[in-house]
Amino acid sequence: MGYQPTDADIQNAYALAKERYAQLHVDTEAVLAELKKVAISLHCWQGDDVVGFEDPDRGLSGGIMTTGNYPGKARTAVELRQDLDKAYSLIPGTHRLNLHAIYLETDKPVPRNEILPEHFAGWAAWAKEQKHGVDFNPTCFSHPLADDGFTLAHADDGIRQFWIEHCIASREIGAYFGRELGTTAVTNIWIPDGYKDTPVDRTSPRQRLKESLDAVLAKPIDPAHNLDAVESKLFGIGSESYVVGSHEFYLGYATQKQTLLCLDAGHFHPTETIADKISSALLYVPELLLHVSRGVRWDSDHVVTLSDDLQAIMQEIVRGNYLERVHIGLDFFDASINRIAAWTIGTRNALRALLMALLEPIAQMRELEVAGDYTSRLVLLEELKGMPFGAVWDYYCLTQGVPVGMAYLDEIHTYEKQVLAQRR
Ligand code: RNT
Ligand code: ZN
Repeated sequence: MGYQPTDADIQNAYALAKERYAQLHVDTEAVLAELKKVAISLHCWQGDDVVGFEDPDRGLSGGIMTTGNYPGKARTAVELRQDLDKAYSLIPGTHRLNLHAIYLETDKPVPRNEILPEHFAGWAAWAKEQKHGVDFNPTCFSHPLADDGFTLAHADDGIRQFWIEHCIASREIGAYFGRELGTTAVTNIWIPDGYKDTPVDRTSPRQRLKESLDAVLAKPIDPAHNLDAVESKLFGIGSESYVVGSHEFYLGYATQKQTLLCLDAGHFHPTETIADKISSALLYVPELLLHVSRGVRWDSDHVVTLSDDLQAIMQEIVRGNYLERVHIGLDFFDASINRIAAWTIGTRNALRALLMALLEPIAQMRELEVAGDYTSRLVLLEELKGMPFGAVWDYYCLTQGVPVGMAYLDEIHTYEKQVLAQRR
């Protein structure tokens, strides 16, 4: 597709870029070694519009929605893994997989409160072979017992108990992946519970959610195998007026229980970004999980682009020296474009933004700030936007053996013709 640089072009451009960064006392080789260590958790649900394999005829519910009908979506675990393999092959580095409970593999229906590690053995074997760590999520939506919009905060004891059991089973599956793969899983709880219109009792559902979470998390699990995260949201489709698991609810809960807090970039007011929350939350919770996403008006889940918001998130992680305490996951779903391209675009952008952040002369920036020289701080921040980070990124892709620039689209087009077009 279009002009493609030769390997020599890429190497020459990198050599010049390396010099430019060296003048700022930034060692690009050290930066690339650091970037290589970061595993992003790719969300399995971009591959099939959050349908899963439990009951493919059931629609998505829970205040989230996919739009579009791009042909060729994965219908089985085998197809989904094949598509994921393709996406990973276009992304530099070794990355994780974020799996939802509805992606189990079984011949006969298994109630969600009875899911077991064995239903995920196929995923574990694949992950081991491909060297992916796995993260996990209970699926508290798209289910008859979630149809009235409540799960862990449900007023009915029996229904609430069902979802408690599902979340307990999910933590065990997270721990199974952690044990099997030798890398800690993060199991993230997100529930859709809320009201479309103004409630009169905002308290009782929150009390019930707190009790349910206490029951879910009652059993200690070796943190080497599984870590628990809780994800807040401001509103969803059909829960515009009240969401039980709000930011204040979970910030308080995670602080008290010392669980991880999950910040989804699309779950706040439209002009509110998560970048500024990281340094505050990390004073009170041990670690964070991020759902890197892109909110557009009322939708929280557009494909991640190289936006100012994304750059601000990565800058905060790097400037605050938080890479060890922040788990970076993705969360978007777009069914209107090639789904493998969506994964690739979003993940490559997350990595590009991270690279840009790692290339900053942080010591120098801090010095200016401490000296109160805000004029120079602003000049430097603006000049950094013109630095040749693109040349460093291209070189990284080249050395990692993945396509440089738009070349990955050629591979996606070929895959579309050879594989996706055969699915009907
Ligand atoms: C929904 C939350 C949640 C989901 C996934 C599928 O608003 O962001 O993380 O997107 O669990
Ligand atoms: Zn999310």
